[in-house]
Amino acid sequence: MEVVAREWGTTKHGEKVYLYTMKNEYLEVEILNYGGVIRKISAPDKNGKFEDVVLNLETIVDYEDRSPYFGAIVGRNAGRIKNAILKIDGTEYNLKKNSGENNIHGGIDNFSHKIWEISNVSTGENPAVELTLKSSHLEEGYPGNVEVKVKYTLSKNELILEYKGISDRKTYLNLTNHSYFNLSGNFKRDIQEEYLWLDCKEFIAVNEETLPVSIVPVEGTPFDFRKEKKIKDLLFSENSQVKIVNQGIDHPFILGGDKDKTPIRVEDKENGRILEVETDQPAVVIYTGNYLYQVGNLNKNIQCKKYMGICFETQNYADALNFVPEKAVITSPERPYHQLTKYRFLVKK
Ligand code: G6D
Repeated sequence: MEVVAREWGTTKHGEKVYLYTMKNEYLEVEILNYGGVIRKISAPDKNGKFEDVVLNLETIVDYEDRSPYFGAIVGRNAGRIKNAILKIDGTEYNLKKNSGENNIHGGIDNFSHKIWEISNVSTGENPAVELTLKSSHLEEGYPGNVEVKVKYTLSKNELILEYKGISDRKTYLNLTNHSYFNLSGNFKRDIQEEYLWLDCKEFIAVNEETLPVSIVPVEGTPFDFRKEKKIKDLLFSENSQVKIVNQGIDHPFILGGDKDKTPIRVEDKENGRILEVETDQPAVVIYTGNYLYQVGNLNKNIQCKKYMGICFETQNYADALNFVPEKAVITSPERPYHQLTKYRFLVKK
């Protein structure tokens, strides 16, 4: 299989944006060097019809101006850090505040808006695009001169995401991909009718700033997806945790961290598309697009509405150093950062 590269646009800072396309008989995937964005995933339905299954925008200006992290690599830290303070070995690092008093998704000038170097492209049975980004010590307030590599590999019906990070001193890296999945195909419906199944016994309750406050059993709550059910069965619940995030999910769920076990499955029973997500990470923030009505038009001039996509942001525990320091994974010269996550697309005839 080949990887086709083409010039796609120019950022406001005059940087060239390139689009890399990987395609096989199962999937077609487009990757941008801007933000390491997964710009498109086309997957077949039960009739073999290929359609977009991730939300995307038409031009680079759209991504610069109004993307809620569509398909982007999020870093240095996925999610929020309380009071924008990172404390490592007794030293407090003051991060940029870009979510009230807190830091979200790595700050203002974060990884999702940078031009990544295309450091390697491989063709053949499993084509791959590897991107590299360097981040200087105290960029957005984070310690360490860091180099991050993200490799997207297309292997049959799987898109494999492998993240590696090295640092010249102790720091905190917690990366993810912020794709919004919608299995209806070309965004013809929102996600309300899709069936979600989660092998998760616990989720993390949040406060009004969407900061983690406690680990809660899903038992007896709308967040229990251990038996598959429609996503909409949660969305209109009176449950306080559904309400506090604008009627939906915007919560971390606790996973087993077994990269060969499937804890997440979404199914569109009308067209037969199924997405399975596997990861070696201990948690996943699931977000049901509760604020997507703010985006405007998607690609193909389709209006983006609330609940138009669902994110599975695989990652470490939310705000780990403040919330559960014993579970935080510190990156150091001796201990590089690593994550392996797979998106698998199936079809039920
Ligand atoms: C909202 O709280 C959510 C975040 O989790 C999400 O990443 C962002 O929208 C795009 O702030």
